[in-house]
Amino acid sequence: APVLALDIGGTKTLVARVENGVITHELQFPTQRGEHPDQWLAQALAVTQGWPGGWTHVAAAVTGVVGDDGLWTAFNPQTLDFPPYPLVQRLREVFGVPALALNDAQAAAWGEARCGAGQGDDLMFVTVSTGIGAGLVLDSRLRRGPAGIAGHLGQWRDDAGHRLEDIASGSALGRQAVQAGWPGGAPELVERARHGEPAAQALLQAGVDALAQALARVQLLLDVPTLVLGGGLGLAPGYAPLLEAALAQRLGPHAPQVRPAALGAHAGILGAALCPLN
Ligand code: BMX
Repeated sequence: APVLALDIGGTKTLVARVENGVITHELQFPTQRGEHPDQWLAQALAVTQGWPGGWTHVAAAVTGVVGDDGLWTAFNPQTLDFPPYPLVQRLREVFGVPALALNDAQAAAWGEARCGAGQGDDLMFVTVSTGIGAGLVLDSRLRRGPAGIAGHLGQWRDDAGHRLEDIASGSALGRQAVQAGWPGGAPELVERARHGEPAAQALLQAGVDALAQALARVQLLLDVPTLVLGGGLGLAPGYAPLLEAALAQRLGPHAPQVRPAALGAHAGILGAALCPLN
């Protein structure tokens, strides 16, 4: 029987019908910033009206923190701003079936571990997108944490008090690109860097270095051999090799192997769909 899966990110929302781990229907729309979560759920419900239903349950991967109690909160309102929201309860009410919800990067880690780029029992998934998020699968178990915050390394601050994701995420590099006079934002920055433009390479490298610094510390703490990379910037051509080099520089032979998300932009939605309903 099919699962209705949602992935609500800081930039876009993905809705899919997943049957036996396979996406049979899917639709994407921009996450309307400034709207209330009730409206995001209403829009998701509306786009699925024509789909064959009979849902066993609804599974949501979302940017932000989902605690054990099903309450959804934003860590960084710059990534997405909304009031604390009883997500699991509202999903149940809106879709009329049982519901589960978890953080998007945690969901993606589970998806990649179960049917993506995972190798063995341990894996770290890192998304470099609107924000920077991460998820950990350790000894074949997803680490969510009782408060739901496990993996939130985008919230780490440097000595000047800047959050990692405000410096190194896709949207952060996009802002820096616009300031540098490249209106195409992060995609234009990546393109210019690939063509060897020194100013673009320097901006991109600074973001990569900030992330590698954080990831090197995680590696020394947890010793995770596989790092799966996702997100709009994380999956951009040329980004993974830069991160791999920056990690090798810091960790030598102990650097994790960097792989692009095998499930691509579907990692979160499939991971959520594959999560057991309690
Ligand atoms: C932020 C945080 C994380 C999320 C990450 C990536 C919020 C709203 N989100 O660090 O929970 O996993 O961004 O999110 O505080 P994305 O929207 O970039 O996919």
